Amino acid sequence: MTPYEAALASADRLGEATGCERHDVAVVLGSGWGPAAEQIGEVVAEVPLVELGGFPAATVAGHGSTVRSIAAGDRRVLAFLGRTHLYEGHEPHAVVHGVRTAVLAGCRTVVLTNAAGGIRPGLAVGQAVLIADHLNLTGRSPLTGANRDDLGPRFVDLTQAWSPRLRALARAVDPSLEEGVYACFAGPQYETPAEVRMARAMGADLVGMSTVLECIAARHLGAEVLGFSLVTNLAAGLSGEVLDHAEVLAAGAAAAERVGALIAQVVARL
Ligand code: 8IG
Repeated sequence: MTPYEAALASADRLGEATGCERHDVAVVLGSGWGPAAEQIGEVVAEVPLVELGGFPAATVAGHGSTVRSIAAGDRRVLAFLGRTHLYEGHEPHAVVHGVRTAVLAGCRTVVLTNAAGGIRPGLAVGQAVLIADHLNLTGRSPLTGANRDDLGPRFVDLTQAWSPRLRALARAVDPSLEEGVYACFAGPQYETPAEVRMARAMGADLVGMSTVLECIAARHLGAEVLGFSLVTNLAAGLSGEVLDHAEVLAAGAAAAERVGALIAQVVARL
């Protein structure tokens, strides 16, 4: 089975498991974003990802392994609680399997969230930042290998990878939202201070280990993508403190609810 066939099969199973053949919006909730799910709408079904096929078991603390089908007004939202990362040893096709499944299940809008290190001066821990563009520093792509020309093009244009229309919608809900460029490293180690300076020189405002391959896969299938980074630490060498995963999760939990409500308002205005 190719990754595209696997995602089509998972989309079918998702329809059966949720009793809903088509969903409209996918939301991927990263590290510490669990509380945001409660804000989106009425939970209609919750399905363990392993039941859908194609998903590896989650390994990192703070990452769940279910997808919720949520009724939000007249929209049906798929909220993934947890995601798959390259640093767990998975291939790009596994990292983007959830997003592909969601888009093939009907989602024309994909909202990606993550926790990130802040690089740009002025960004504060606990601040949510709209992703305006990205740097793929992983050296990997989810589009390598045989393409399904009926599903998406061989060569994908990423000029508007992060939808200007959706960003404008988000800023209409919260005019105080700042935008930034998200740089994705493969991890799992955090950067050295020299690598953070390199990313800054390349134009990065935020640094993390997720989201970018999912954006590429969603754009390939023609979905519109919106993204939020929650700054949960300042990148290495910027605060004079060492980075600690527990601290990262605590900071994320505090702000997740606020940003969850913001996502709900954006979904209502799509
Ligand atoms: I949260 O400082 C979080 N994720 N690469 N660097 C990278 N990923 C992160 C960081 C960070 N903080």
